[in-house]
Amino acid sequence: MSDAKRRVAEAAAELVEPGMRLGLGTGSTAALFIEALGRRVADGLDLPPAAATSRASEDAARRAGIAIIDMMGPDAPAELDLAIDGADEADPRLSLIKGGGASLLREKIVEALARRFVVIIDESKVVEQLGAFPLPVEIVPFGWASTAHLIRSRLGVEPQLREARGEVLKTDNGNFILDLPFGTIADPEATARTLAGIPGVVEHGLFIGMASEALVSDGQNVRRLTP
Ligand code: ABF
Repeated sequence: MSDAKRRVAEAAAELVEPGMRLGLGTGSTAALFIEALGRRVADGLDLPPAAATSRASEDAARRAGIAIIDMMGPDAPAELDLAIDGADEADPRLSLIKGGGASLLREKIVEALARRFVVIIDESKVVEQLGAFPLPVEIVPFGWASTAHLIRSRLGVEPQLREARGEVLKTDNGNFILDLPFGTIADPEATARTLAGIPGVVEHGLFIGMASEALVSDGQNVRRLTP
């Protein structure tokens, strides 16, 4: 699927116009977008500093010659023109599951600012119903097992604490990730509301009503989906 990722990444880089305030996503597809955008910047495209959705994307942007906003400071923006990011699943309404790369919190903060949010995915991520991909949920470390109990009792799913290289994974924000293997999510809005109401949950990976469009590739062509 690397051809597909490259094609949507390059198509997305063509959407960028001089002066646009951008949100830069995270993950392998977004990384290809950042590289493609960097080539345009090297060719003279003039951009103000962009908002990155992870430390990895900040580093990738700097390597590509793209200036970055200090999102920890008082000058973090109230609005962006365009955000571009990958996803783990997208349904026909362009409700998304995101967070497989553990950056869902920063992604949601940045992408909520964007007047236009374009998702870049390969065909394998287009689904009729969300949920085959385990839903990532970012939680605070304090009481993480209690938070997992509450999720289990309120949603009937067995949360898995995410590990990497034999240790509990910590996000860029110092939090943990629980992955929720639903299989199918019959009512994403209700699931999102339930998760948002559980103490200890910082953010969940359901992005509902946020994507303006998706660019989808099978490796040959790029098609555009709208909600
Ligand atoms: C980010 O990267 C995430 O929200 C999603 O989990 C992941 C998709 O990764 P990739 O483009 O590498 O498949 O957008």
